[in-house]
Amino acid sequence: MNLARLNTASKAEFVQLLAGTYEHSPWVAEAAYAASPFASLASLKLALATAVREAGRDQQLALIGAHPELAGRAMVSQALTAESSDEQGRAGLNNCSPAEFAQIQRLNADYSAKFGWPFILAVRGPRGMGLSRAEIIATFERRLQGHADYELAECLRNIHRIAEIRLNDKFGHSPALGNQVWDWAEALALHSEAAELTVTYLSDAHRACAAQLQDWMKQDCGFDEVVIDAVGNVVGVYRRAAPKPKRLLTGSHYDTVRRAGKYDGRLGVLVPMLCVRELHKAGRRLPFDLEVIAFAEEEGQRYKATFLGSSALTGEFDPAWLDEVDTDGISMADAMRHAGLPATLASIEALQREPADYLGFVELHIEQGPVLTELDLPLGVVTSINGSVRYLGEVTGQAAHAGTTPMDRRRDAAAAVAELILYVEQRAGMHKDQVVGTVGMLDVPAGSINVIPGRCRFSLDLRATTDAARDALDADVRAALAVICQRRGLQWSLVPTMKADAAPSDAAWAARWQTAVEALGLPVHGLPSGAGHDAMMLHRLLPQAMLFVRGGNGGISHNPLEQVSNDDAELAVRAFQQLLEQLAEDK
Ligand code: HGY
Ligand code: MN
Ligand code: MN
Repeated sequence: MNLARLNTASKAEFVQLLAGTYEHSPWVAEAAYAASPFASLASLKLALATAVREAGRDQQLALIGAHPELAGRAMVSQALTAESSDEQGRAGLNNCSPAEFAQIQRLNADYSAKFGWPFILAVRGPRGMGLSRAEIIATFERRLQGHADYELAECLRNIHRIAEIRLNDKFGHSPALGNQVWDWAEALALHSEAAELTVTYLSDAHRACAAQLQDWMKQDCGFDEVVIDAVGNVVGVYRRAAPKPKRLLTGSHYDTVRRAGKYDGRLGVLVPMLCVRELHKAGRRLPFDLEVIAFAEEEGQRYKATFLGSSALTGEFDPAWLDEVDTDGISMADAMRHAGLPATLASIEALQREPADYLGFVELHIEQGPVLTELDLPLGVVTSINGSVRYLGEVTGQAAHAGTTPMDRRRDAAAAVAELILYVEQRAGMHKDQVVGTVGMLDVPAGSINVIPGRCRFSLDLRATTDAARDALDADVRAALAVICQRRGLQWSLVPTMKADAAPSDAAWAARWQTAVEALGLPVHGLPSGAGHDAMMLHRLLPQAMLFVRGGNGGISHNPLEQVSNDDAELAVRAFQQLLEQLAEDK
């Protein structure tokens, strides 16, 4: 099967050629035929998903209902379609232990009793190799707790993933480049300082990641030079033939939050690395240097020093950061020395880049949100990155006996912070599509169950699409904290730990991403970034624009459920290659 044949087929042939793609539901292909001819396999997949989206709820429910239960009656009675039988077989669902089989039957019954349709999961998974029974059961149990509207959408997204894999099989298409990116991300995630992926600045796991990236860049990808710089950035350069040309700068971060996903930051390092590998394998050179940086620190987890890796490039590394200490009392300078870094200001200031040496900065990143996945779009072009401000705060009252202290004589620090949290939620909710506010850390130091909290520490993360909206939110939250504490007779402190202005994408670079996405046969969707990125630091030095990649599991991020499929990783590589080719032709 190939696109030429499909694009010249009659409607009946088209439907026949796609038979089995959507389980017992030829109407999907019939509806998608109107969008023929298709520029790419990706555009065919999108047209089929769009046909389902436009079909309305009754047909969507019928489509879901046309699918068999996992390890259900159809499998037991061997009434599965060939495709479903292959898929459930690869996942070992025909080989359950009695306990697993009983558990899945219970889950099937509970799920359909709660939602009224069967649980749908693409059991060949994001890599196409097949999920384990344990992964399937864990996903089943997690999604059973979900909301009906989310579950209906998630079942349809899984049906599109099932169809995608079945189409790949029909076309003999293997997303080999996407598989490589996916496998690298898996291998990199083996380095962690906790059971669930955690890689904070200059920890042993962090250093192992740097060494791994350096090794891949040198040994597998053919970079001409690869260094780990004075702040721990891994910097790879793939040179053009002639000396001193302008460079294209790209990259993202390899540190993570606690209990992180495998793709936040890393995807934006591994994709351009693979582009260099493909250039090197083909013996090709671009008419400009390509500099790929794995930034050492973007998340601000170990030290109050966010965007540290990219700040070194823009000359905004704050010398005071060297004296910051982590929760174990280790200073950043000591952590640097332990990691074999010079830990001198001079060596860090030497990292500052000269803008005239660069064409610009591009960053590829997972969206970390629900927009692309809810539109069934693999890629999106960032229009602007939201501005943000962060604080670490503490409210101080008086610890006292929980049993003998009357409610009207308390100076309860935690109750004050709780009031502030509800204020942040209400205030940010007033302009929900523009601002967000989060208290992500909350702690009563040395608290006891029978003691009124005398101290309460907390964090504030305030963001908005514009700096003016961010600053208004910031002022209102700080004013509310003062009012709450004064009324309750408490002290308070707020230490700012980060402030980053909104970073609108450079029009020319955003246009290059748009052209790259169109070249893949996909529509261009522009969206703002609610997450902060290294690009907002490089924005101060160079013209920048970002490309977003769809996240699975509803787009969740900063969570082990963060997910990217091998097919979407493939499209990310193809889009990056398109951008490089455009730039090569511009030169
Ligand atoms: O928090 C952020 O927006 C980014 O993931 N550091
Ligand atoms: Mn992040
Ligand atoms: Mn990130």
